[in-house]
Amino acid sequence: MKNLKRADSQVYKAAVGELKRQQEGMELIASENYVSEAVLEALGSVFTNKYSEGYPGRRYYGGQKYTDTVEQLAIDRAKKLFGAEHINVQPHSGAPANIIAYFALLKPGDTVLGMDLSHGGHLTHGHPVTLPAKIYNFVRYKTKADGRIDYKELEEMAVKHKPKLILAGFSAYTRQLDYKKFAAIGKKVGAITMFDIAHIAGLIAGKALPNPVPYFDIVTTTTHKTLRGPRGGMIMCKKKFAEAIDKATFPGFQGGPHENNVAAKAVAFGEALKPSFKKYAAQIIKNAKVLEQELVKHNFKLCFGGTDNHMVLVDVFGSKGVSGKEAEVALDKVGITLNKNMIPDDPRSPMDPSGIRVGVPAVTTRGMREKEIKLIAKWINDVCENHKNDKKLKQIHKEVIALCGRFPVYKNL
Ligand code: DSN
Repeated sequence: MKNLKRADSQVYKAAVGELKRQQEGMELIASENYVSEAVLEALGSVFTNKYSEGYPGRRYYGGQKYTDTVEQLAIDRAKKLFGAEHINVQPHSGAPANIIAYFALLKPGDTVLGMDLSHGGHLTHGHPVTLPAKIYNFVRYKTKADGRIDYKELEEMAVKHKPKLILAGFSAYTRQLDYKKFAAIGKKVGAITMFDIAHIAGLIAGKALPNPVPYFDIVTTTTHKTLRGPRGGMIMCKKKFAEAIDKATFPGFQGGPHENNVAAKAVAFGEALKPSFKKYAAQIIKNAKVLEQELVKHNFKLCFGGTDNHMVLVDVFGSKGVSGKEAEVALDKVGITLNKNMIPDDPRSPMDPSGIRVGVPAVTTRGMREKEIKLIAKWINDVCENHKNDKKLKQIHKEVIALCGRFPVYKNL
């Protein structure tokens, strides 16, 4: 960052501080990861200077030889990863990807069945504060006491509400969905089916979870979570929706794509096609299972009864009498970063809920395995049980920094 250092000492200082935070801290936010240095270079490349409205081979500005190259590479590589019939790699992120899909498929007032936020769904799946909820009629389904979706009940809801779109996907749900059942319900009521795979895209690309692309009409995702690419979005669909999705992306919702981002997506997808990414995805699942088992040993209550993916949702208030916010703040003090989270039908407020969400993709990228995960679970327990004991927290912080030092990231930056 020598140029930045010379030109802008304030931003430089903040960037150095953030780098150190990422190097010395234990990143357990389920939606975060460490991109490779190659992805960082593509993000910071001269593609950021280029306007390229349109699609490869049919743009509205000249000078597209190299933007066409990287965008086509991103599309082709994503197709190899997910086997989708059509892919649009231009959405700026996950929320835009979902809004674009709604815009492509629905008319104002149309009904959508989506998962409730406190049961693990996402804001853009119909939470009343969001723009889509002002335009479309969202009906939200929930999980049952055993942590599973009751597909019979979902079918009954679909028959009753006649949705135009049935939406699967989540940002805090930890169980595997039954893709075939979603597809069958969609077929029965004549609804389009869509799956927002943002959280688990890398697990699917790495073949650690089954691929939903054959079963759903539309699959949206971010590219920066388990998929370990740059902050961005992507929409996959069946050929019959291709034109509608492309038109809704540009000119419908977005202007010029961020081609530096698209180039970084291409690099990340190339990395995900390598055999080492399969090992990475499998290790995430193993690490999350160990985390689940260890937290249970420490008497934490886990929502949904455990995990099948990369994260756990922990009822810290119900288990240890510490609120999600108190746990997040205390863990921050020891260099462990995660987020407070609502649990199903949480009686507490979103800013101080009952739960925390804990994910392992970033620590797995650092090379941490079962042994380290056991230590992390112990620290989470120690911090929750001693959240007001500054001396104890300081001691744990030293241990966290020491462990992170043994699993370095960004050594060459
Ligand atoms: N903010 C993302 C997450 O943390 O899951 C979802 O948009």
